[in-house]
Amino acid sequence: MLTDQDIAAYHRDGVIVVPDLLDAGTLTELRRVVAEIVAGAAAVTEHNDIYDLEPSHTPAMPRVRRIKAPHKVHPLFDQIVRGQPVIDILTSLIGPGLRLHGSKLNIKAAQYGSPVEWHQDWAFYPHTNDDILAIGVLLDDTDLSNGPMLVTPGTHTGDVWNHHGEDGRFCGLIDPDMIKPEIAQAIPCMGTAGSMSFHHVRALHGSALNTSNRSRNLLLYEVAASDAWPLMGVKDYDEFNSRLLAGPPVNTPRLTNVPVRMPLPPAARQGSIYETQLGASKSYFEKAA
Ligand SMILES: O=C(O)CCC(=O)C(=O)O
Repeated sequence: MLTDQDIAAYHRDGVIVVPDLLDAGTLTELRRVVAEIVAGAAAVTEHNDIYDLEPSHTPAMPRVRRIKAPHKVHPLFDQIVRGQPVIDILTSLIGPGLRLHGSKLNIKAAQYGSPVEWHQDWAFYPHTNDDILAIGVLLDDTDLSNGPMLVTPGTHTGDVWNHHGEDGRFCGLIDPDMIKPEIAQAIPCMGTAGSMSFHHVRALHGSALNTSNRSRNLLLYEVAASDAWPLMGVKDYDEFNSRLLAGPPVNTPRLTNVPVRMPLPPAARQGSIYETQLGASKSYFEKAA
């Protein structure tokens, strides 16, 4: 459970890291499942519904950048987000009703794992209210050397920055020249494997190339209060409700006074944040050779 100080820190900063939430057995099993899924990329030559691939991927030398929706690929991922320790924390931050918006596993392999440019998740999936966060489960010990996620405290109550490119289309990143002071104040989400970060949907964040000789795998779950409804709409109400983690279905969305920019017109390149961000002419982080 979180302390009152943890809850206050989340509301003040828009980000907290809770140490050692996963037990050693679950972590070992999780790593085994991830290795098995990654090995499956040897049969793949292009991005598909499961894999987002590094630019240098070949079937002979599989390089996976992201497993796109791990909760749809293996039941263990669903079990973790529905486990009591996680539900208790989510309930104290944005509960009681909770719905999984999505999941993804960003694989930053040693030496070349790709950066993610500065953005706010809110720009990708605005809702009727912003009681929404992302959980980042550290699958590796994470420190400054292997590309931790960087989050700027306090940005969750401020602007919603423009995430559109020069062509007027959504490109999923903010012009780094517009956010120099905020970038300078970012803090790394670090800890031992099994720790979890919780960051607000409007918090500014990004992360650098992994130039170390250790991997940095980060399992992300996006979770919304069940009365936060996606402004891009609900295509399948049963599927939407199948993602409830706590509480009954809600068809009376709660509307609050939140700033919104729609991710429209849609990105020229779809499929993952890495592809979407290629639509921008400027970037901040160094890329792999
Ligand atoms: O992998 C990371 O460190 C950043 C994750 C992120 O911001 C994203 O995938 O939206």
